[in-house]
Formats: sequence, structure tokens, C-alpha cells
Amino acid sequence: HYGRGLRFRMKSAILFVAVGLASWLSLADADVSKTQKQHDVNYLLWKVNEVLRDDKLKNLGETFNPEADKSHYDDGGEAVHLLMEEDKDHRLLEQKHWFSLFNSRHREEAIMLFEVLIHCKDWETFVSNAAYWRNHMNEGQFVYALYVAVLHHPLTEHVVLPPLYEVTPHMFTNDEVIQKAYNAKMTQTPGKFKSTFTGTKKNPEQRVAYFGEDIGMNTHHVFWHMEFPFWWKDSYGHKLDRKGENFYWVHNQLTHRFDHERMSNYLEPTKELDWSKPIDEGFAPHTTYKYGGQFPSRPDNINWDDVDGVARVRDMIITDNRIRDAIAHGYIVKEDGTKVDIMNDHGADILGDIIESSTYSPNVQYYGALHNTAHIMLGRQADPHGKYGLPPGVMEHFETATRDPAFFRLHKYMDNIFRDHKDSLPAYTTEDLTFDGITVTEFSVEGDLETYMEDFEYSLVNAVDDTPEIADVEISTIIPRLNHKEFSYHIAINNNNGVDKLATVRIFGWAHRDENGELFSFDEGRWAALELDKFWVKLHAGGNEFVRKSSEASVTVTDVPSFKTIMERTVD
Ligand SMILES: [Cu+2]
Repeated sequence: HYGRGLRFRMKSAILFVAVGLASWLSLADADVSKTQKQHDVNYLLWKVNEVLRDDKLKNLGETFNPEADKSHYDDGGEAVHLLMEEDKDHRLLEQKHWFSLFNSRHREEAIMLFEVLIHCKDWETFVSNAAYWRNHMNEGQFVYALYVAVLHHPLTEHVVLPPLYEVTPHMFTNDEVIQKAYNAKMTQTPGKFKSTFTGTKKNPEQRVAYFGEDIGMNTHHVFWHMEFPFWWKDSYGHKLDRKGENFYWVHNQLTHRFDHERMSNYLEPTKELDWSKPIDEGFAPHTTYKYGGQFPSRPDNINWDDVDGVARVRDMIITDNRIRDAIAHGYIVKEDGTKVDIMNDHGADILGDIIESSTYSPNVQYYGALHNTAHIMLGRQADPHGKYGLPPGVMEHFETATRDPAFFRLHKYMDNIFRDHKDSLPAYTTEDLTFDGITVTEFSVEGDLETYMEDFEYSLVNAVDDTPEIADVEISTIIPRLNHKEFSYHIAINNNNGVDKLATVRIFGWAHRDENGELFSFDEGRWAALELDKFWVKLHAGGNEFVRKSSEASVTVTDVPSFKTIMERTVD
């Protein structure tokens, strides 16, 4: 069956979580410092809108003086001095206020905290700063900066970050359920509430809401952008390799995977966004900020409006033209006026840096920030002139962006820009594509590619307010999530080289037929292809046969343990 066959497991497909998990298992052994770090991170994030619930951390937060000994920072305390000055001048965002990474001042402050943490030379300094700034900064900024710092700091290599949907549940959970959680807390009555996907069946888009609203996929999206922040500077310690190309690839896969979900539900593929046409689909998020009210809704078929203080629609079209011009010319122009050829392997990487744009963009002044600005433009269409004082839209947070079908339209639009570039490159030659002496003689799949929905439960304890005097009651929600039955690939490869060869196997798939039952051409299919697996094999001389299980796939991982489980298992 062409439809259901291509709904694959999507439970948080992130490799680095898998790496984190593997190391987490070794927590049980008596490595005090690893356990201590895990313990500290747990409590820094536990009830992040409340006072610290760990005595040592609470004490650090109140007594630590970040500037007392600057020899503990590898930048001589420069970053911490800057942040202290901002704090003294009362310039920092208040607590109990929404935070959006796409708000440039919010982001600037969060990065200042990240820079303090990344420059700490030892754990004591790291954790003391974290405890101190948790008390002094906005909670959203704190969570963001701490997550990015833990992901990138060599000191926190073995720390497992708790699932974001249990740290900031408001960003992942419908407000009907959040409201029930508050009620459960106030009446001290434990509750397990069923979550449903937003909207009604009158909206065909609701058929695929399970994809855009999947908490694992949302977490994956946030984590990808934390692994590859667009504001990253190499002075933090290392260069993020092929960041621009990775930006293209991860969003290409996200977009086409969504299209496959659509086809499985008899919906046409996502149409690209167009600055000169109305935005067809509206969206009602049914989601509320912890602080700041409801996420704004957008009605169907509205025309684009300029957004005060962000961009005019005209500017977006100009930016688009400049990028398409670069693709047509085959080169981009750097800030200093020199040309850089993009008609090669590296072109997609440069274009990715330009389109997002990231600090790696060779000319932000000219090529702008198409992706980031488009996110804000879409997020603000409900209140483009700020007349109603609405908070940012779902598009202005990586946690919530994919809930809005316009997210996929935006990314289809950008994917097509990359496609223009890729199609302008010379075709691969036979030599490019052949592996001398190696022939795949057999490929088959055992087991049906069959999917199903299964219930998943997560805690809402961190969604609600509380005080140390009153004990917690169990509050959780249950939401259906897509999963798939196990299957395996059987592959036979002949190696005629007479010696062992190391090979990379990459498996791609795409729907055999589209939503109308029409056959996909190979050319259409290759662009819509989904990477299903990637791994190395050693090929001995002669015939080789092997089986690869779907559970071993490079694009899936098991879920991160719940916050509660992580806390329970953080013991010496
Ligand atoms: Cu993204």
C-alpha cells in the first residue's frame, strides 16, 4: 500500500540524543563528577519558573559573585563582565515574560549568558554562574542558554538534557490540557489528561496535524537549531562543519517527509509560499504562553502585510531576487565585493549560510536573512503593526513553528530555491557515481513498512505554579504518536576488487505513487527522496550478504527518558 507504507517512525530523530543516551547509561558507575553534573543540570531545569529546589544550588545562586575570580574564565571574564553591567543597568528582560529567540534583543541577552557559560573553565564556575543567572535572568533565556551551553561545552559531554516538553510544557501542549493541569494542581487532584490535535476535521490540514504537533519532532527541530545556532561564532571553540548545507538538508528532509505524510492522507503536496499571493491556510494554535497570553491565530486567505520594525513584503522579494540572481550567475558576492563560485560541492553550503542566514553568511548586508525574517513575517501577520499588543506567533519559536502549516510552505519555498541551484549544477558523471568493482546484487525489505499510532505520556508537573510547602500531585498528558513496525533490509553486494573495501551504504525511499495514485517519475522522486539509513560496511572480496534492521537506522532514536526517570537514575 503506497500510502501508509511511507509513514516512518518519527520519534525524535536526532543522533546526538542517541550519543547522550549511550553515555548516560554509564552514569550508574561511581563517577562522582558525572553524576554531580547531571544532578546540577537536573535541578537547574526542574521547576524553572520557581526558586531553586536544591540547597547547594540555591545557596550558590544567592552568594556567588561572578566577577570575584576571573581566572576561572578562558576569556578573562570579559563575557561575564558584560552581562553584569547589563544587569546593573537594569537592561535585562524581566522574569515571567515570554522569550523569543527571533526577538533580537531577547536573543542578544540569551547569547550573553551562553557566552558566560561557554567560557567557564571548570564545573564549579559553570554551575555557580548558572545558579546565579537563573535568579537574575528571564527563565526562557536561561533555559535556552543552558541547553545550548550543555550541548556544546566539553565539560558537559556526558550530561543528558531532560526532554524539553517536560521542562517548558506550555510550548508543546494544547491550552485546553494546560488549563486542566492548573486545575489539578489547585485542587490537589492527580490528573492524566488526553491531548488531541488542534482543529477539526472540517480542516483537511488537520489530517496531518499529528506530524507538525509531534512533541518528539518539535524537540528534534529545537535541538537541531541548538546544535547549529545561526548566531554561532567559531570563537566559542570550534567551527560547525557544513552548517549551511546541513540547514538545507535537514529542512529538505522535514519538508518532504511532511509531503509523504500528506500523500498518505490523500492531501496534495505542500504548495510553496509566495510573497505576492495570499497565505491560503490560516491557523489557530490552541497554545498559550506560560506568561504572555495566547499565541495569535491567523485567518485563511490573508494578504501579506508589511511588519513594522521587521521588514516590508517588498524587501522580502528583493532579498529573494538577489539570491536567485546569485544562483543564475553561479557566484555570490562577498561583503568586500569579491566573487565566490558556487557551481561546485561547496555551493549549497554557502547558499544555506546566506538563506538562513547565519553568522557564516559572507554578505548579510546584501543577501539579508530570508529564512529568519520570513519566520517573523509569518509569525506577525495577525498583528503586523503591533496594534493589539499580541505576543509573537508560533512561527517565532522553533518549539512551536511546525504546528503551523505555513511553516512547511515556507520551507517548500526555500527548498525550491536550493533546487534551482542544484539543478543548475552539471550532472554527475558515471565516474562520480560508480564504485569500481562493487555491485549491489540483491536488495529486499523483510516486513511491511506499516505504521500505527501509539499513546505517549509525559509529565505536566513543570507547567504549573507551586510552592515548596505543598507537595506535587501527578499531572500528565497522553498524546497519540506515530510509530512503525520493525522491518529489515537484506542486501547482497559483490566485491570484485580482490581486497577488502570499506563502503558507505545510504538508503533512500520515496512514495511509489502520489496522492492521486499516479506513478512518481524517478526525477520527481529523487528530489522528494527521504534518507532512511546511512552506515558503513566492510566488504570482503567476493560475495557479501548482510541484514540491517530498521531499529538500527541512523535517522531514528528511542525517546529521551522522562525528566522523572533521569532524576531517579542520577545516583552514585
Ligand atoms: Cu528549522
